[in-house]
Amino acid sequence: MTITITAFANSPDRGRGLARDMRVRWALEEVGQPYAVRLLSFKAMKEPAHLALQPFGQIPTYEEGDLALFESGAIVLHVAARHAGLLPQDADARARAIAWMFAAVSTMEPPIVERETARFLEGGESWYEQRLAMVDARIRRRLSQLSDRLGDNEWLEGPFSAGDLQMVSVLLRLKGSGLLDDYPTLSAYIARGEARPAYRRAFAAQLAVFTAASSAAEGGAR
Ligand code: GTB
Repeated sequence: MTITITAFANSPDRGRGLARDMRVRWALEEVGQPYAVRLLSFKAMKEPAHLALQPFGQIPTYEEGDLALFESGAIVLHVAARHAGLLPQDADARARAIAWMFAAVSTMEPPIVERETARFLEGGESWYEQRLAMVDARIRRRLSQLSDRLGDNEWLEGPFSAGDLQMVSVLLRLKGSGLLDDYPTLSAYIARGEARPAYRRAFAAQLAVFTAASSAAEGGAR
């Protein structure tokens, strides 16, 4: 059955692989499942056809036969549960890998998103620098704890798992912030994730969408 996901027709991240379709693409590449992509404009994302799939009018979604899913974490978990390669066979190890998936999005990601929101929406406020320092302190605390736990291990729970896929995806949002500079263990962990052939294929695929959209826009402007 064909798998179809949705992604931005023109991603605001300019092809940096930070939109959440990247996590789904990466998971599908890891397990060797081909997929089609339906590209959506911001307008189309708020129309009834898409809202029926994603009640919040966001990407990504996932369709396979009669199954329609939203929430990138739920989609990655579904892919990992259905196909070998992203979760350990042993039930306890599997549960621990899933715990890391949740830790990525519910413990690590919230202050990182808060930082991005502050930069976009509050950058001009007189108290912005103080707020940024507070948010950065919260992020550093989490980075430090994660770095301590990872230690010399290659991945968080045995072999590479969906937990690492989610965690690396979340940490990548900090690239360019300078916050990772003090955590060489985590920088090396992220680099291992980015070096995976499946990651590279997924990254190239989403970048190709952005490149094509940019060329079309340039062509139209001529
Ligand atoms: N919890 C949901 C999930 O994980 O699936 C969150 C989905 C979500 O936030 N989708 C965003 C979206 O559709 C795109 S990924 N936004 C449009 C809208 O809400 O109208 C978030 C994102 C957007 C842009 C960047 N960027 O430019 O760097 C990074 C991440």
